[in-house]
Amino acid sequence: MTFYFTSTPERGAVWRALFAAETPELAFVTKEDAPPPADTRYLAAWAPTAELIAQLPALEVLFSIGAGVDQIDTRVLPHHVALVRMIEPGLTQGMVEYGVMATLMLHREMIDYRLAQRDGRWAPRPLVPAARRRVGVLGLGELGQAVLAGLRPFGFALSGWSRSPRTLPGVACHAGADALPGFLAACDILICLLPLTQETRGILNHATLSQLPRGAAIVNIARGGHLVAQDLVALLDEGHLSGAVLDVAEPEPLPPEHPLLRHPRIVVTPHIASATSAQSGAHAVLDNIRRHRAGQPMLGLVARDRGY
Ligand code: NDP
Ligand code: OXD
Repeated sequence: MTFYFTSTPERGAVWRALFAAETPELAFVTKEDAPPPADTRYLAAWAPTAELIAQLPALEVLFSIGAGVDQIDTRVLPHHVALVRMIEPGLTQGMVEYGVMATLMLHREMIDYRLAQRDGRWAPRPLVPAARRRVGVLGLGELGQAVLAGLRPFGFALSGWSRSPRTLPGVACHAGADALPGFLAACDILICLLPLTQETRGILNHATLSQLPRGAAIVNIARGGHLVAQDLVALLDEGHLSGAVLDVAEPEPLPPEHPLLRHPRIVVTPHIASATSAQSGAHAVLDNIRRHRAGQPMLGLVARDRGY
């Protein structure tokens, strides 16, 4: 029985050592070692090709290397194959750091201070207490909840939005499409941590972003496909929005002259908000393999019909 690994060689070296120590009976083969053996039961990949999947007649579980699974073409994945997204503490920690960093940057109006510095202006602005800054998170899953927990100690007024109702300490929770306008109307800083699905593609558009209060700012750390770029640029230019921090874009990489890269009120980073840790990512997959073999539910199993 084989575990076939198709991520980077550096990550592969760490996984190989951990798999050898914890599950020596499972052959660990990387794409650098050999083509996939016919007895491959488990595959770890970011975006496996149809050709690769077709070579795996015994495949039972596809482990996504990332938390997102939108990059995986599930049409080429047989229905009996389980798809599992990555849930591991290293990935979560990176997202908490970035979410808190971006929120503090917008809360303390660093975009305005950078523009003032660029223009040689010394221009202090009134200090807004955190309790008067309303921060809302779209998506209350693993990462949305963790970012909210990371923001709580600062005293922000926190809220969140998800598909099904949630109860989180210190967070005003909203659920479903009907609740979206009311949620948006009370967000000074909006953070997107939704999965990219048919329902959420383009959710950050002119109509929704216009429902944010004047002067609001956004953070997109989910997927570029959530944002309609020209709508963001228009709302920044009109002055309805004051800034944006974007870690993701469509396409990636953005071409050098793309308006998102060039806009003075947008901070762009190249999809580095977080990344799966080699060590704890391997442990998370090993734990799920144990669960799978014991007939227990795996953590992060994707409901393929809803896309996350
Ligand atoms: P989860 O699956 O744990 O959580 C998803 C959340 O979104 C859930 O609360 C879910 O609602 C909600 N949701 C999904 N669809 C809808 C909808 N149509 N309307 C309202 N709410 C919806 O995902 P994670 O927190 O683990 O990850 C979120 C995303 O972060 C990933 O999919 C990935 O795209 C992105 N990511 C980006 C990284 C980066 O470096 N930039 C790194 C890692 C992840 P409910 O609770 O009701 O199910
Ligand atoms: C992920 C990512 O989905 O890194 O994990 O974007």
